[in-house]
Amino acid sequence: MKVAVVGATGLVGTKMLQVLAERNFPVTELIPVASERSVGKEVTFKGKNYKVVSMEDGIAAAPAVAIFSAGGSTSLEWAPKFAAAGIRVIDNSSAWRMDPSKKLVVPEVNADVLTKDDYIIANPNCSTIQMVVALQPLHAKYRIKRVVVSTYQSVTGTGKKAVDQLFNERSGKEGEMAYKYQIDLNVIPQIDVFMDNGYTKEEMKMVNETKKIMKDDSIRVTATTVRIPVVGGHSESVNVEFENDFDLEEVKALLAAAPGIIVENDDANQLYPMPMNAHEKDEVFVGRLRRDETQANTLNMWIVSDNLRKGAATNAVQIAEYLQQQGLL
Ligand code: A2P
Ligand code: 11C
Repeated sequence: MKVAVVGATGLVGTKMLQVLAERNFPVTELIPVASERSVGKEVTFKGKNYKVVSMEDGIAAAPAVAIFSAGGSTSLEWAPKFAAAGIRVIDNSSAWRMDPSKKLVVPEVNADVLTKDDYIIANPNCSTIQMVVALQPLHAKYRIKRVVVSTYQSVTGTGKKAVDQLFNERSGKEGEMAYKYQIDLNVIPQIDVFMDNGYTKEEMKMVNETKKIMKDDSIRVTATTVRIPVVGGHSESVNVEFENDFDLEEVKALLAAAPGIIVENDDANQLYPMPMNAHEKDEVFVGRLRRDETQANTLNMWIVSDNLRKGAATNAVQIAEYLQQQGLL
């Protein structure tokens, strides 16, 4: 199958190439696409070099699927052109996520919403993906009423410039700033821009995307999203209030049996998820499971995942795998 990766020179695009290769997605021809600046440059896929082409040439190559991670405005302009040419687009930007006519998909949670008519499919925000993977099996059993989440997010979520800022600061080098403030030895309680209600865009993505993916507008979510000087993945402290009471051992069993989740919850051995261990893994890691003793039917949990993998590239490739299994590619 011909597969285009749009944004193939970026941090997420590079990870997409890696994940497509690792998961042995049946790529017969890779079409790496990026901006005019990169046309003619080479990217490596499964040991072979491929030349980057322009958007127009990407469409002309007629791939069955194009996985986009080239930013929202590129996607707004180009995804409809790919779709009009009969190419299925899986888009990692925020451009289409809340469009009622587009599906927002985490395969473990809601792959069933996809139909043959979906030509632009949205990949959710990284911090939302890892949270809904862990919430879904619990929602199915106990019904979630309210979620209070605080995040500890990797600089890789911002892109290469932010990773460079962190390591430049660490080694005392001058360089471009991705953030307004120093990130090394610091914590920045702002991800993305502020909205009129005092929340940031990242926080409102977690609120709105969660309801759409979990198909339940009654779930109340409130979020504080925070950048920390870490590279391996995003961590989240999540407090969940259910309609029904739960048994903690059953919670652990439900999570352990759910697809895409690894439970790391062993206090005696100080075992809990950490971004250092989640790095380069495709799963969502869950631990620190304990009852909130201040309120009925309420659980505290800690959720960690590699934001460039399950939070972006892996989720997008899993959507492509699902489409292929359904005979839609
Ligand atoms: P390029 O490397 O040519 O700028 P990141 O999120 O790491 O910044 O990467 C963004 C990706 O999106 C890169 O591959 C970048 O290509 C690509 N990109 C950015 N703007 C455009 C555009 N207008 N058309 C096509 N690709 C774009
Ligand atoms: C971050 N979550 O960590 C952001 C990056 O909507 O896909 C991804 C933004 C998005 O900074």
